[in-house]
Amino acid sequence: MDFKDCEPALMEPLSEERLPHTASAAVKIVVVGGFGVGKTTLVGSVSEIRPLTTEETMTQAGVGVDDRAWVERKTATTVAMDFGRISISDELILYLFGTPGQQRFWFLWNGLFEGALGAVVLVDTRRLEVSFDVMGRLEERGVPFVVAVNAFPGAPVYALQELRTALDLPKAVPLLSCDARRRDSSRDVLMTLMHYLHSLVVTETS
Ligand SMILES: Nc1nc2c(ncn2[C@@H]2O[C@H](COP(=O)(O)OP(=O)(O)OP(=O)(O)O)[C@@H](O)[C@H]2O)c(=O)[nH]1
Ligand SMILES: [Mg+2]
Repeated sequence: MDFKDCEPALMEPLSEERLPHTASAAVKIVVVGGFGVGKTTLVGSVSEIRPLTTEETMTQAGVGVDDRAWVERKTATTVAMDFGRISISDELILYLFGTPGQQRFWFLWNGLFEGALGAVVLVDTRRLEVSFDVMGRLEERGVPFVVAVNAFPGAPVYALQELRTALDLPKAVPLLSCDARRRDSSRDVLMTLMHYLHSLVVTETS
């Protein structure tokens, strides 16, 4: 079989995959949080390329292992990672990596965190405790992060100051609400992270 004819078709990137010629900086951002807090949803809503997801159908094997009490309508879960991309400006491109939320996949985080400049921690107010481990791991690795509270229907609504106290979050760490299903809201979260990362660099160098 002659493969020559199909090569150009395989090599040709989709128009959505092309980067502008002006792009000069690419930054890796990880999106983390407990099981079912909306990581795949956030990466998907904000990505300008068709996001890569590694979702698998949840089966009976997960019963009693995964805490499905709060996400009973959830039928799929991320088993490796989500991947998306967003251009912040003509020069700056963010590559987004969503991690799996279930503890049995946490060993994958090591690779996913490699080279990450910052992180978004997604939080569900019905299950704040699942975020403690996540934030602890980011602190250990020295990865700066912002915390975004993803609003689910029926979830308790707390003042951000109350949540900051409950999460034992230093004043400097940005905390905001979001709706991961909405592109503008997810973009706001990423812009908040970028401003925060910028402020850290300015503080370090001044
Ligand atoms: N109401 C509401 N539902 C949301 C929001 N974000 C996500 N969801 C829903 O919550 C469910 C879980 O979202 P996912 O994006 O799969 O969560 P995840 O964190 O990637 O889950 P794992 O990969 O299994 O850890 C899905 O059914 C979403 O449609 C939100 O902001 N509001
Ligand atoms: Mg997911």
